[in-house]
Amino acid sequence: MERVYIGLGSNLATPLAQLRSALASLAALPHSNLIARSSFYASDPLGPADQPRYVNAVAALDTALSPLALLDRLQTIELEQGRTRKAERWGPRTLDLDILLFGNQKVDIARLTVPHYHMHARAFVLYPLAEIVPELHLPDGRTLSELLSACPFEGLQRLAEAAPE
Ligand code: A4P
Ligand code: MG
Repeated sequence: MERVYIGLGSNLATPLAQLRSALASLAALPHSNLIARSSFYASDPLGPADQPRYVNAVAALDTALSPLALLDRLQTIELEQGRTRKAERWGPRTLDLDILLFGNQKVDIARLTVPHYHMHARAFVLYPLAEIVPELHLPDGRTLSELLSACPFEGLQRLAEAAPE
């Protein structure tokens, strides 16, 4: 089993419901256990500004799936939740599931780059991740605290949750 961290994001079709549904699908993945999830956070879109605000979260999963098998599963969940891929980069989406970290592995192939290439400087990734695993070290030796100290919380809004699940 490897400990994997997955970034979840949505800014269409009731983002919070999209993330909850995706978490249920992650919990049902074969050869895997969902270990934890962060709070939900709202933020302004990074990239084109003419799109709704995002809701993001991070989940921790233990899995015996290979990195590519996991990517296939995540893309299936995205499609099940109505994701369409458009030409516009960083455009709006019902659901985005990114593999942030896959144990200590580095993967660099056409379909998959791990650690995720944008995770190091994104508040909506780093702060939820820190909720789950504050003492995290990245495969390159950097600590999550180091990355956080260079990445202001500003603009991120932690969402209160109505009731425990
Ligand atoms: N791919 C490569 N590495 C990975 C990985 N580690 N995890 C490939 C998942 N997929 C990976 O992804 C394009 C291709 O990346 C996939 O087919 C896969 O083979 P995509 O989801 O179709 O495209 P994308 O997400 O639009 O592109 P990209 O560059 O991954 O965008 P990001 O980095 O995901 O950013 N603003 C806020 N506030 N919150 C957000 O969540 N997200 C984005 C998208 C932009 N702005 C945002 C947010
Ligand atoms: Mg993506």
